[in-house]
Amino acid sequence: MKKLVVLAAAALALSAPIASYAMDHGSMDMGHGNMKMDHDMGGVAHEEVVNGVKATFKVMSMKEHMAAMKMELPKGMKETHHIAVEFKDAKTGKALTEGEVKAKVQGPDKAEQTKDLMGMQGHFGADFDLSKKGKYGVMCKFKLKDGQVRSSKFWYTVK
Ligand SMILES: [Cu+2]
Repeated sequence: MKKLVVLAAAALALSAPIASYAMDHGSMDMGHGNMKMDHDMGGVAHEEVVNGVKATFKVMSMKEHMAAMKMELPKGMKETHHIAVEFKDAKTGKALTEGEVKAKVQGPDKAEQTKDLMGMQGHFGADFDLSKKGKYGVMCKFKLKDGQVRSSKFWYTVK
């Protein structure tokens, strides 16, 4: 009988992390649903048409981003800003949501961060550490459904 109780406790301990993991995923999806609204509110940092594709970049603080997603800012997170980009066919205005997107950010101290921007609802985004004041160079390379590699660059100033 004692053995059975121990076993049951062990099984419970094992299943707990899995359950919370699944829950995290659920709330993450919810977050994505809210993100479009959030990004529409954020200021446009750069907009450019590259070979028929209109790229719209938005930069917002993680604080703004998490608040809009109704999530708490995780403690000890070194990323301070969220960079998002939306692609549209320049002729038709149709959203282009499939592809591979990479961004390289060079800080005022010349330190570089390179990340893949994750596809979310209608846009691509990733978090970066823009904690130093000054000018950041953002270079973005993207390969959308047509297979063509395009790129766009802009400066973002942290005051
Ligand atoms: Cu996003």
